[in-house]
Amino acid sequence: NEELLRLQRDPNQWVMPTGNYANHRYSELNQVTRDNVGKLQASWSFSTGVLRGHEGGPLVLGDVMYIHSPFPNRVFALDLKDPGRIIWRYEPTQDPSVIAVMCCDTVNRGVAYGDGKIILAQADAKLVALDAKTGNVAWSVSNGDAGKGETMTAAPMVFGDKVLVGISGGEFGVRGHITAYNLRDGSMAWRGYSVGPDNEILVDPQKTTHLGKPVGPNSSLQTWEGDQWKIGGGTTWGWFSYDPELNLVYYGTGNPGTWNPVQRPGDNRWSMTIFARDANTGQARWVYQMTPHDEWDYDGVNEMILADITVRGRPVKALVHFDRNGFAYTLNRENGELLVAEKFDPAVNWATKVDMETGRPQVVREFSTRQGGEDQNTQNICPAALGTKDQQPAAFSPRTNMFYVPTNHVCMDYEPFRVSYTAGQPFIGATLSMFPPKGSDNMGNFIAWDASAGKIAWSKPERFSVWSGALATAGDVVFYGTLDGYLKAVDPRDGKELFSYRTPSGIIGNINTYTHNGKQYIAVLSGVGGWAGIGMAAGLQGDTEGLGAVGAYKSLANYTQLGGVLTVFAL
Ligand code: PQQ
Repeated sequence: NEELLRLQRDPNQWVMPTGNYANHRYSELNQVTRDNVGKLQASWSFSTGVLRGHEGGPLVLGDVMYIHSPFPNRVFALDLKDPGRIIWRYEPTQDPSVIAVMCCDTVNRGVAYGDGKIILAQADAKLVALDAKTGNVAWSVSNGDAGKGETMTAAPMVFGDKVLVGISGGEFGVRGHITAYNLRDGSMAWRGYSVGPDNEILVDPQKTTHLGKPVGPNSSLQTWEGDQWKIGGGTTWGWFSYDPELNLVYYGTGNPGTWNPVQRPGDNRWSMTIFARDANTGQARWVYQMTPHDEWDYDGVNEMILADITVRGRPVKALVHFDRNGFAYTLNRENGELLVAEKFDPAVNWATKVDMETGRPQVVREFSTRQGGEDQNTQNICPAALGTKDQQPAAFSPRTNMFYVPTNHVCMDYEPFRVSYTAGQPFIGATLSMFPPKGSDNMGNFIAWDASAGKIAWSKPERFSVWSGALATAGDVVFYGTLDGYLKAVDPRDGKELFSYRTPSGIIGNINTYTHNGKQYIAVLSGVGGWAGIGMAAGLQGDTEGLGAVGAYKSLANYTQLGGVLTVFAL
């Protein structure tokens, strides 16, 4: 998409949720600097009128800002010339029963722009294209059946003449897939499943590789017992990236269903896997499974950051990925070669290391949740199911060659139990509780990561997990938000705090920046929720409710309250 390629190079606008195709979340704007960021002030704000968790952030195209909300998935086009004036609004009619089948709050990670349209992935799995000028529906298609627990939370990505979307529902036995629709009319171009027969996962036994070797026939089917793959998960609710030169799209797949590993023997390929697919056909070029036979719910969906960096003295077209399982991976994105895999939180204990030949994590027996069989509680596993990092996207600054990563610092007890599948009902099969690592009182860190060496450069503790997406800028400032509601700016050299401002609610949105009339603005969506904030968002009390997250984050209610507000800052 030539228009999007051109627009994303213009730092005055913010045209896709990830900042650019490479997922850098970096801006060339430099009016706000390390020296003056302390003088930022709130300039204007806008309420979405919705209470639950607000992820993602606004798009800015020329004089218009597009902002979305969680369920019921309102979309507003706002006039930047008269800040906050609503040019048009769209609110779909959706059956509220979908709320009950969304695992981790009713979040939505943003709308996409392309071909004069704003593309919205609704909770009820409907994909809608709105005319960017009027908000009128240009087309709409169904990407799944909410009655079976198929929902959508991920931001679509536009590339070429297509838009790519994923599907959620790993906790409901949904079989994951990604689908490219033609932007013009919403017709389907291709669909690739995560698990199942070769022709449905778009894998070529000879040409698709795993760590340099052909995957061979039935690479997924062989790793499941019977037809368990049909309810096998591997959903695709995270971020997408795209390399226009290689013409490959990259993303990761989620957990295998159920969370009870005893019930599904085998490696459960290709759940927990990084996919590189040909953008035109969907055919998989290479795959890499990070957590074979998952026993901890370490979904592999976190963003793939495409960065050209030097690894062991060699320049590489790298893909850098901070996985839920606590390892940060650097791969060659051309061929899927594994270059670096190191822990990005020293608390990670479920595996000692990743074997660089086989790519397999070396699991510590004590922390394997299947060792004791069903109904046995395995304790003090780090990280917790929500991972050392969840959906909150990191930023990459080409000025420092460093990655700035919002992280979780949380451990868990995990008890698997037998569960049977009923369409549209939870297919979870484990009871969890979560808590900070022994001896820590912080549940999060914001870190700088050197992806060449596989080392933490600096780490700044936070009381709660950092559930917001980061932003790095050419003004040598890095921004992130906290669950207790602060927008913070730090020095990329050492993490020193340069600015903080308490927004109306906890931040799980992603920071971005743009200019209007030549002036730089910083925008952030607050509105606590998401998995970490599910206790508040859904009004849950029991410690093991909200898939185990409620107990750990209980004290969040002493710091913040619900409510979706966009706050825009300027000097
Ligand atoms: N969503 C969040 C969030 O927005 O805070 C966190 C999570 C999800 C998870 O940790 C999940 O494992 C998860 N899993 C699925 C799935 O397996 O389909 C979907 C989602 C989602 O769509 O939000 C989450």
